[in-house]
Amino acid sequence: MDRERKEFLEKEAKRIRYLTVDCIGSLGEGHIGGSLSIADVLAVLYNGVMNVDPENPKMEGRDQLVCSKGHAGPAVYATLASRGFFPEEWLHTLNQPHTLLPSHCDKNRTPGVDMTTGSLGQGISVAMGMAAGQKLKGSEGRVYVILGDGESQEGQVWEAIMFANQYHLDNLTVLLDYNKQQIDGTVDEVVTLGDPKERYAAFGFDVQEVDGHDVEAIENALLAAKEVVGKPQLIVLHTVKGKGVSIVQNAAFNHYMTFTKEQVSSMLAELSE
Ligand SMILES: Cc1ncc(C[n+]2csc(CCOP(=O)(O)OP(=O)(O)O)c2C)c(N)n1
Ligand SMILES: [Mg+2]
Repeated sequence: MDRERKEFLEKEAKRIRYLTVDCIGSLGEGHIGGSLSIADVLAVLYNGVMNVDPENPKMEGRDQLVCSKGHAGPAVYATLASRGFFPEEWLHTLNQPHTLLPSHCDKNRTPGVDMTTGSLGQGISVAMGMAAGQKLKGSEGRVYVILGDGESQEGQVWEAIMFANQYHLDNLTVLLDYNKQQIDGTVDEVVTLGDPKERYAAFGFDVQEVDGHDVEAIENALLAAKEVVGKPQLIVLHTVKGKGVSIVQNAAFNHYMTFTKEQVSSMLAELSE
């Protein structure tokens, strides 16, 4: 990757963080930690890796994203707004009555959202069906799933990956947001994932592992995943919950936070530096 592209992607990721904070900040509360941890992968996916068209969000044969950890909706909305799927002003309507941007992703409301999620475990299951459907139709479209690490404690996640293996869903890439934190503790102290790479490899997946805040490493992994034939893929993204915004990153509890207007201004100022 040349320096220009790296700088471009880093700028996009920062913009996504800015718009995520702006979105959650307009309501004064929200799922900030798990939204900020996926900003970098979203920046890479929506700026060259995924075949999508903001002018035609339902384009036949497009690549689709399922944000299985649906509580990170604000980061998805920030990304879609930044790419022009809808006006950035919509971000100020998060979770308000009649909004098109509910707190969790809803494909029936938001242009560019490909699957409704929020009940943890279900997104990845549905993504398997979407990927199988693309294959049956002979479509080139790929399906990307952003999966939480705490979410991975749901039994239905493992049913889904068994299915993906048996049906050779090589058009499916699972992106594990391995921030090691869930609502009220670390994943290891609640129910550990052990080494997710080993587990997914045992389930027949192609596996890679990268720093989930390194846009170059993320893009290389995504491009390599596209080339895999006959196997679904896992990319473990080592991330930090609340990444990039000091008061969130350093908070003891950053799953869902409430903010004063002054805190929102200071977070936005930090992201404007
Ligand atoms: C089936 C189900 N159970 C519980 C919840 C409540 N819940 C929302 S987020 C969350 C923690 C998820 O942790 P993780 O997957 O690590 O995501 P992160 O917070 O790191 O973004 C829980 C338990 C839910 N949304 N769905
Ligand atoms: Mg987590």
